[in-house]
Amino acid sequence: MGFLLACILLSSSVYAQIKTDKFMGEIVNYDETTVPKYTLPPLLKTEKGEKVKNVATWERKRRPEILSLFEEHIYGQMPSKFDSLNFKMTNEKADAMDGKAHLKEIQITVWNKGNSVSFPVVLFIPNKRSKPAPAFLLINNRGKRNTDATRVNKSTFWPAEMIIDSGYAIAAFHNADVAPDRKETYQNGILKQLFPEELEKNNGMKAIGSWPWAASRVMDYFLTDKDIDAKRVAIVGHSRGGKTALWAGAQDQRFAMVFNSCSGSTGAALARRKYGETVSLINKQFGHWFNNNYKKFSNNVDSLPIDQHMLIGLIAPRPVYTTNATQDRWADPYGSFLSSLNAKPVYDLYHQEVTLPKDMPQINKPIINSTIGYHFREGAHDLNVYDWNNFIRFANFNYSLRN
Ligand code: GTR
Repeated sequence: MGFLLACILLSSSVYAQIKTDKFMGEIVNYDETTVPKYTLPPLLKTEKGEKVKNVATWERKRRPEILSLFEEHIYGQMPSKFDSLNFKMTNEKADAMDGKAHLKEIQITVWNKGNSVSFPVVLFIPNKRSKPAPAFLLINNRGKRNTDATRVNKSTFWPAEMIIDSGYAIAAFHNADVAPDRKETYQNGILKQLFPEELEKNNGMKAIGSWPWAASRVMDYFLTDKDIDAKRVAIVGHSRGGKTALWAGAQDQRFAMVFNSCSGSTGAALARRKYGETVSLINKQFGHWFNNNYKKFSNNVDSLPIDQHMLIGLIAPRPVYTTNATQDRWADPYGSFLSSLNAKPVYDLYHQEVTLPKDMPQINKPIINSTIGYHFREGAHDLNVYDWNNFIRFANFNYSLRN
């Protein structure tokens, strides 16, 4: 046991010292001193050069500009229309989790131009409550066992019992049910069935356009469920799911809060820092996540008219929380923190209090009492009980301010 611990400690300290690595024929930088000098694109200046000094100019001019830049260059356009949708309760148990939760399994079916796609959602609602429950919705990008409705399998990735005990409802859908997470097959879901025209366009959405689209359909469902407080639904995702949660929150302002865990490149991390996973590497390895246009920036990141702080800015004034882990330098923790900090000017327009420090917070010292929250956890690339516990604290804090 002692030997094992020593090995782990040794390997993590060796790991922390590695300054460069090689992956897919590219040098991966892990050295803060060789991060290039960069200038972030202006958050609060319109394309015509007008300074954004108030919420009205932000909402009418700059916000729509930034949103369409992200659609055009990275995530793709998300179709806003379809013919119809339907919710079917496939299973219900009022005394799940030894009586403390009401389980609902819902099948969402969406039709467009004669074709349809269905996907399941699992939802537990606390029984101990006096009003509709606020909810967390996880985009599950791991195995379905993690979000097991029977609770035979329990997982720290989705600690449903713990969330129920804290008074929140907890829901999940599986990303691959709407767009498989493989470059060969990602089309075999909503893209081929409902929106085939997206596959023809250079700015058409791919997998990380499709998954938030599904999150919005779950939001459509929440609006019909009187047990859920649809004004208090937080979207949660880890890693590729974290990128998805940010884009879902940016697009769909019905999500009251956004939690992204280790979202890294093209999630919370600033692209221009070229630290850990770069735009070039993510396009090489996961070309099926982002639109075709994004590939043009693989070796030309500085010409992108946006960077990821602007994605967080799109979520304002709603609370957003980002996490990183010490062993996950691939996701550029400092670049993710900087992105959060650089989104603050938009929150300032709304007079939202952001209490992030000027420099990287210490390990395991979460910033909770703030509209933009952040923590840098000890450990590996993961979403775990420590993270969820802080999500609950952050949600409690921010909802209490909005009472
Ligand atoms: C990695 C990828 C990251 C992150 C991660 C995950 O391999 O490079 O961008 O998304 O996968 O989703 O677990």
